[in-house]
Amino acid sequence: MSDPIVYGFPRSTFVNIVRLILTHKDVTYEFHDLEPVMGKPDHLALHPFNRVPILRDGDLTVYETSAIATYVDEAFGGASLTPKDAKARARMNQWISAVNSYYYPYMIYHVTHERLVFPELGIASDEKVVAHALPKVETALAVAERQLAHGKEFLLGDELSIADFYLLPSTFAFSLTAEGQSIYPKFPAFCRWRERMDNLPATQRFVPPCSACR
Ligand SMILES: N[C@@H](CCC(=O)N[C@@H](CS)C(=O)NCC(=O)O)C(=O)O
Repeated sequence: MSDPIVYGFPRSTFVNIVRLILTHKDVTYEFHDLEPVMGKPDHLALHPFNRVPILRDGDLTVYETSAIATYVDEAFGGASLTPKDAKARARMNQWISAVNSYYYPYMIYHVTHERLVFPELGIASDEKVVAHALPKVETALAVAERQLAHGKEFLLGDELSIADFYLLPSTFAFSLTAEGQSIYPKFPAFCRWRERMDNLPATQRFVPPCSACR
């Protein structure tokens, strides 16, 4: 069977969750850049909600990062990123949902886009959007800090899971903002987790197509 295909654009946080998990699982995949056709019929045929990523594997075409991540973990060999224990799985899914609902929206959609993406396009940052998001980011980081305190290596404790790869790309993109650089040192256990994640073989092997991609 041919290699799976990830459709997306290189700087996408959600796309990079999928690419990190595929790399961790040692799955060879093709990457198709949709940037030139975003919102056009070719893209909408793959993702009717006009987003990325999309995964194609044989006769399966699937969108929504959590669906792709859990499919990849189940369908391909290699070290599992899903705990066998139902309670630990509930925690993992709680993290996935928290990234979708709180970490990504406030860190990326409200701050990184305003500070880095819009200025690149000649659009001024909306200070009100940033000011509204920053306390929410601090709350989110305090939650991660509490979870990772007391020497816990990963979000679920000792076990690396989809939750860790789900959170990592948002924290990388936010680290590129001045706000990220000033807020992160307040959360030392979280910073140690980022360092640990950055040193994993999968993260080291994952070569983003540009420096701002994960
Ligand atoms: N619920 C979607 C969200 C995906 C998403 O928001 N992707 C962003 C890139 S990181 C996107 O497609 N943005 C394009 C846009 O908003 O026009 C998922 O989990 O995959």
